[in-house]
Amino acid sequence: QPPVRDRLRIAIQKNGRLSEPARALLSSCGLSWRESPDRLFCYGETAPVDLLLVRDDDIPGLITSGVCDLGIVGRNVLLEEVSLADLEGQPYNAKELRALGFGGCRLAIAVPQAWTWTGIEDLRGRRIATSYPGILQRWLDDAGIDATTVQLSGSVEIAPRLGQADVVCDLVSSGATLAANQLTPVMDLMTSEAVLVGTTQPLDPARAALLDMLLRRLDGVLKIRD
Ligand code: PRT
Ligand code: ZN
Repeated sequence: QPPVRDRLRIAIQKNGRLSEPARALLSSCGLSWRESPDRLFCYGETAPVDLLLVRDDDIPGLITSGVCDLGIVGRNVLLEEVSLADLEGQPYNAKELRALGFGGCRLAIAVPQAWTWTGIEDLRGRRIATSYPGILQRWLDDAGIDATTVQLSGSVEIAPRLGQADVVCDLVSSGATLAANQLTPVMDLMTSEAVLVGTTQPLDPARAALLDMLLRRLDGVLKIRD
């Protein structure tokens, strides 16, 4: 049982693509913070809403464990955790509350430019390099395709050139990285953007009221941005 807190705690990325826009969005909701010297924790000044600055991969777990109430993370990162839980037959107690309109990208299958792509059946028996084994496995299962997943934590797009895999399943935004590696995207598994993640468990009344306040302000800001 997590200790009772009367302040809301939001996990955001410390250094990365989503750090700046996530903070800017929360600032535009009227929040401001005093930073700790180690830049890991930001204490809310205008409202009892604190920030924890972490690796994006740690954000879903911080919410499911109750350490944080909310997080801002790519939908791809959340869906990977949901998919892994699902493959294990386990429920998952965090969910997307709002799409935030930045950090847009897609998770796509990309094949060597020399291939003639005819469809998903072409993946049968192939080795697919990815950092998203859960999303990929569920997608392959849905399509009834047997393939081998090669799990890599980075530099997925060079795997085919190294002979580690035949194709990749990776995030794409401009497509320049794929092109530089003589790969071409052929199918999307999902489209992603930054999302606000929250627990599916009920919050105590103090934090529930803070969450309501934050969502109201956020919806106002997102509406203007639209
Ligand atoms: O250190 P930490 O673990 O917190 O950060 P990270 O390195 O895991 O994440 P980061 O900051 O790179 O990305 C955070 C989130 O931004 C991702 O989870 C996505 O939701 C989102 N995002 C948006 C992207 C991209 N666009 C993107 N282009 N994440 C990664 N990329 C990669 C892509 O895979 C490719 O290799 O950037 C490269 C360049 O992309 P192109 O297509 O523009 O060439
Ligand atoms: Zn990460």
